Amino acid sequence: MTNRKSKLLIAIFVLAFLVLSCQNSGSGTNQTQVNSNQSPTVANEIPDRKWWKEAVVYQIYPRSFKDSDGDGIGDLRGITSKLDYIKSLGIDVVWLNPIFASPNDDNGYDISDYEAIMKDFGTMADFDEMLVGMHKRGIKLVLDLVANHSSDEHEWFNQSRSSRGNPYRNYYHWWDEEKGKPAKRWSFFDENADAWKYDETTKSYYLHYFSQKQPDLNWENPQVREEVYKMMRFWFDKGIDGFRMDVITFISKDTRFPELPEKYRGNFVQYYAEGEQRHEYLQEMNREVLSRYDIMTVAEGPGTTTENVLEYVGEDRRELNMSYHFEAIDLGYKDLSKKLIDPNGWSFLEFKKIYSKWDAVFAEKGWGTIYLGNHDQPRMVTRWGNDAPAFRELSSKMLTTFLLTMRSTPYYYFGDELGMTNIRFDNIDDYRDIMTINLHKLIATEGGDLDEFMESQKVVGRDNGRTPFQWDNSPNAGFTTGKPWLKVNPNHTEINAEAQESDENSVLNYFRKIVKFRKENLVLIYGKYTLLDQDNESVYAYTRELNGEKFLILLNFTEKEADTNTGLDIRNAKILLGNYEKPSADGKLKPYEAVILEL
Ligand code: TEU
Repeated sequence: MTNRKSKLLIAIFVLAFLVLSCQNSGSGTNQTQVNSNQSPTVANEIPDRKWWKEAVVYQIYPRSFKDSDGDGIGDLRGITSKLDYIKSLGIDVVWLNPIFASPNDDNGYDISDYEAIMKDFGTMADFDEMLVGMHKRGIKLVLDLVANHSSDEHEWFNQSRSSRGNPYRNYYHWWDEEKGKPAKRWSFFDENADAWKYDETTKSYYLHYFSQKQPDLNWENPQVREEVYKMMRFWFDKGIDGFRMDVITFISKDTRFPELPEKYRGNFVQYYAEGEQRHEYLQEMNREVLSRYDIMTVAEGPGTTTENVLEYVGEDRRELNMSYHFEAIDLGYKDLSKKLIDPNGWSFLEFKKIYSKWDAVFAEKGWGTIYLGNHDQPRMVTRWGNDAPAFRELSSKMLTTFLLTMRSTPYYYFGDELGMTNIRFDNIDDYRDIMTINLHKLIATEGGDLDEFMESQKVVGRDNGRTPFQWDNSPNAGFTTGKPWLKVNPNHTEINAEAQESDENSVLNYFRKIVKFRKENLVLIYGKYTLLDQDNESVYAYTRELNGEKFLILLNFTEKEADTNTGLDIRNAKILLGNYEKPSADGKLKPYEAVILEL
């Protein structure tokens, strides 16, 4: 063989090898490109690296991000117009709440056509343009899969309710009236808390765990599952990079609908999350769809516990990649089903214990998530920090430091990078959220304490996290030229992106800095987590360790100075980052101080 020929052959081999090693070999086994600004030795010694483990996810509530056409509702073109801003944050993945056709009983969580775009949000062409714009910038897109239920305006349900003999009858859960009243099922959003709704046409009840306009799909019917998989393939073939799966833990049901077994009385969420076939369906979904694409999946996991979460996300299970739990976010409730809260009714020691316990679950297998805010939660700084003027910025940065230094994929909610706060409506008419509106009706009917409910809503009402993004100090915060669908927080005159852009020490620029810092330090992603000084009532202290590197993170969760007692010698430690101009080097922390040290 001539020299030229052999060179050519080698080149072909190398090329073929590269092509093959870049191809997907299915979820759970693929090795796609991961960020590696780290030294190659460190990077090479980490087993099982995955892009979604190293990603920072930025969640956008599309209704409230940016309105491009003046109808007061955020839309896809609005998002596209802000892609450079999104890119500037340094995040890797955008998770969008549902953008599919919907009558908006629950802001898109009631889908009437899974393969069409909601009119308020634009068209499929707008979607395609947005996706191209994201991918061009290296941003991945995760959509919301809402398949436990559809809208009652979905064609399947129109058919299903039209007659008992309709071929779609079995797409939903029906209980014929001659069988008597069905056993009680509790609804999250119904004004009578009743998950069975009587339908005159066929003289039967249908099941709806959420609102009356969100009938539960019957996953026990294989045709339903095939429809869902087909729809998922449609979006994956369009190029999306994953799904966040709405209440996916609730999909399997005992269709005999017995009385709630004794052990679940008072905890119906747990019952809903323990349907017998749930893992069978998720494994089937993985086989049929997920394993065929290089994508990420995350379960919304109400009812998951540290004991059972690995059944969903353990690699050997071939189900999902990640799940998010409610154990910490639900601290402080006096009555969760009525959303009654005591804002100070949670213990900081418990908070630290919960996060430590969840970290331990994933020490060997699986992978965790972390979040302090989303579209179902109030603003992070109001709930977990302190939004008084003196502490708002500091505590926002401190909480951001927490989220970005734990060993789980952070899900960061849009607006938290500005330190946006709860709006605290006084009047029920200001709320748009079906959950708040219908709980108000329920409590009124039951003769409960409405004042207490309204006070609780100021703390935990979902609309607090849904007010429009604060771009600038103009009327409506630069969100829309029309009338916003939900009031803009009046504090946008001070808290807004434009003002923070030019301020080097803003919450926004701190977020950018720490996102970059996390991505440059694999120890923050993969390093072992150890809780220190666990009985400290003010400070969250932990180390992260990887291949000889050791970082110490100290977070003061109070408005008073606080001491730490980690037992570590930090005299020679190097200060890497902090939220004060002069970070403390001696373990004595200023109010809401966050500091990262290298030992
Ligand atoms: O949320 C499900 C939901 O209501 C959770 O809050 C959970 O069941 C409860 O907190 C358990 O403690 C999802 C979406 O995120 C939400 O926006 C939708 O309204 C809901 O599903 C219905 O689709």
